[in-house]
Amino acid sequence: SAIIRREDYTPFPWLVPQVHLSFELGVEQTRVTSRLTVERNPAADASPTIRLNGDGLKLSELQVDGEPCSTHAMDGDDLVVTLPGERHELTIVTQIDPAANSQLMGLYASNGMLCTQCEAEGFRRITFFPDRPDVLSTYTVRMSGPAAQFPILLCNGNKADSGGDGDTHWAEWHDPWPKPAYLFALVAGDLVARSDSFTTTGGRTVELNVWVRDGDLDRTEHAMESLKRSMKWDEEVFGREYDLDLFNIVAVSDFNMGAMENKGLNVFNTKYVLADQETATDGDFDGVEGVIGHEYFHNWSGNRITCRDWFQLSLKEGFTVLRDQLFSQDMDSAPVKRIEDVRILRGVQFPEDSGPLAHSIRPDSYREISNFYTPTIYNKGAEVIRMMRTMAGEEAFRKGTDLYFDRHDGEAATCEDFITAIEDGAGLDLRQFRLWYSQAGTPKVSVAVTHDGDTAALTFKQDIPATPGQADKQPMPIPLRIALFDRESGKHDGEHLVMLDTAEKEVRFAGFAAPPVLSINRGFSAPVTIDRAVSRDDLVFLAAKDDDPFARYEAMQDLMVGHLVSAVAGEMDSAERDAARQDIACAFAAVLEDDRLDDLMRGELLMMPSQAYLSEQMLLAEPGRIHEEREALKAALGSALESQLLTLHKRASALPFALDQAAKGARKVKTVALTYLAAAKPDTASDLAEKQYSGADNMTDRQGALMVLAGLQSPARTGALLDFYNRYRDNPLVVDKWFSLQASSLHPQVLQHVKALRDHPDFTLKNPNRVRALYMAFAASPHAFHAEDGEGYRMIADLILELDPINAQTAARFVTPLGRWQRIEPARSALMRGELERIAEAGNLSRDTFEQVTRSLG
Ligand code: BAL
Ligand code: ZN
Repeated sequence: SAIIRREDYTPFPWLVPQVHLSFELGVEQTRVTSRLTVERNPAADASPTIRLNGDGLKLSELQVDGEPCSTHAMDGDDLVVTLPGERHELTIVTQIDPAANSQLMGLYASNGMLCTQCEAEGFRRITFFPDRPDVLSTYTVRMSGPAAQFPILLCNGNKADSGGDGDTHWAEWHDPWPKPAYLFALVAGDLVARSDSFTTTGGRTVELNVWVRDGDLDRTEHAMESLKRSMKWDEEVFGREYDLDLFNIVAVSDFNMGAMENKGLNVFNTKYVLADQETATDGDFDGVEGVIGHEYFHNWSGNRITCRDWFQLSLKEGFTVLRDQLFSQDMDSAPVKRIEDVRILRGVQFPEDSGPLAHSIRPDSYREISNFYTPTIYNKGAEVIRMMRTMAGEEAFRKGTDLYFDRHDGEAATCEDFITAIEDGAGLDLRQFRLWYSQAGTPKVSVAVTHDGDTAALTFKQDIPATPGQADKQPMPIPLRIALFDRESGKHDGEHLVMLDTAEKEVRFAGFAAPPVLSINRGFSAPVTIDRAVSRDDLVFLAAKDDDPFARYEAMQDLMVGHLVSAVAGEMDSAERDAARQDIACAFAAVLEDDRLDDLMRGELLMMPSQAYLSEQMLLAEPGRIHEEREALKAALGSALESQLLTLHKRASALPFALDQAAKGARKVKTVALTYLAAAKPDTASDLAEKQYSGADNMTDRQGALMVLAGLQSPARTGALLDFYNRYRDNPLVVDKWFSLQASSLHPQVLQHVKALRDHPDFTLKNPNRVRALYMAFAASPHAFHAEDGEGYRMIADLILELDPINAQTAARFVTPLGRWQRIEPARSALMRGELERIAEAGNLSRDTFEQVTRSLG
């Protein structure tokens, strides 16, 4: 398959102002008639032909200006038509089989309903079309089909007309906003809606619907409330109003992504719509709010202004992730949300940036664009724009985004357009900053503090590691929020923004009689790693006193990371190990006792660095040793703090269920306490968890308790797992949890459990949520996936080979864990590489999996 390069972009020679689609719907056979008006694009080089992309399509009919066409040819999957004039009308008929579409791209069947997913290149699986984001058209769509099977017919925009004759009915929809084909959507099925309305500041009344299957309606309240909050927030914070009279959300259980921002008709994975106290955790509730916000915000950052080509994907995704993060910060606890977002970035994006799949947020080439919906494009993309906001300040940044929306409304824009608008609107000089768009790799910032007389000097150094295809890097501007604490008073006299824009830099601060304690990268102002020579005492100081919540969290993390990294490396004798554990226990005790902290934040501060994050700190990770040391530290803390943790669990358990932050915080620390106790006192923890499980009146408590029990070799384990399954066997999202909890558990027999679950009647390779529930959880489990004999690696490779022909997009995502081989100790590394080679040699791979495996082999 061909490599597509950003530098090869040329505008499409034709404009397609109008698209008329007619669907005669059937689950096994749908006939699509497409009528396109095409005219020559004055801004492009003229071409005698028009190339209409197809993917696995068979052409049934083709007319040009009402006459059968004889001047066309197939070029691979594409249809190329010779067109002599300035303006033509093309009529194209295709027949498709939605039921056979297991890739879940294009038009497919899910539970008897029909729905679509067109981003990035799914529209070409429906009809022949210039399937690229810079071709914008106005769509009119007619759908007809059996009324009993598809009582509800939905499409983008507004419903223009509908009717029926007995068994068959039809609806016609019109979307007045020109859009690229990837934003097209239709849904046909037996659905019910929760309806509401929202009035915009401009006075437009918008009808809102959340469509689900009968029986799911009472789990849609949170989604609807989140939608209304998103609409209001975008008006207040970014000045963006909604632009249609109707906004529909549809929940679908078979879905490759989280959700999709189709104009006026968002299609969602059920996971990000359905939530109630009984079946969804607090984390699930937050997920729904965040994704509803994200898709809604795309209406401006993505739909009104779309991308010129897929290399610009971060233009809409990075910006929209930032917008959804800021939204959730405003709705919930801002500091905790920030910490969670950093944890995701460091747990997923940093490993990507240091591995074989590293790419810049505006990549230079790809084979399969689906492989570039990555944490780098999304999460690092958001961090890069967040840095602009930090440098500009909130007010000036808003001027920049206003200018961007004004200037490019209705266009297919580039990252460069965005940067220029922020420069002009916010008054920033981003010439050097543009490097963040072209250079991959996580910068490492080293910092040292020296003290002389009354002056503290900070020496900074930046280093950007080589990444595939990018050996040499130039220094980038790195905005670092810092504060210098006085050891005596425990205070600082204000924060500074240091712009580190050279390879090395010294910054001096006067007025320090004694060496201060440095708090750096406060709020995680830059997506970098910090290498600071800092004593454990200073970390204990910051963990107790830092007034920046992220920096305080970071001090706790560094305290644990520092200890675990040297313990794994065998650098500590037992006395040193005890001393380090004691310091960490002291810091934990301070957090447990600090009554100015709320429980949501307390829960964050007590969280251990993940196995993935710890592995990142080592040149060659030893998964077995990391797991051992991490569990041993957990047990040591559980022992040292047993009574405080029991008290905490008791106090938190006394609070009745509510959705406010205090009650959410209580639920969080309750399970955190259990995890430490489980490592130290399994019997005590098992009893407590069993009680928490059976007494739970909400999913957060029940899942937390079951998670702890699933990791223990306790008699209560089997009974609880059985009870959970029987209770929720009719709810696929909760059954997903049941699969995940077992696949990611600390139990020594996880491998056997996963094999058995693979044969469970509820397991299917056809449903991406179910596949991820079992295998993503497993691939993230340190001891089972990294089993010494390579069995875990083999299982993931087998899965990839089996899933690839069914759902290539989902299969390719499982290559990533094996792709870490270069950063793992030699014995496991060879086994991982061996599995990648076995996949590569299998032949007949999808473009998705082929690209990821080839890149991963390096
Ligand atoms: N555009 C794909 C799904 C999302 O990022 O919203
Ligand atoms: Zn998005």
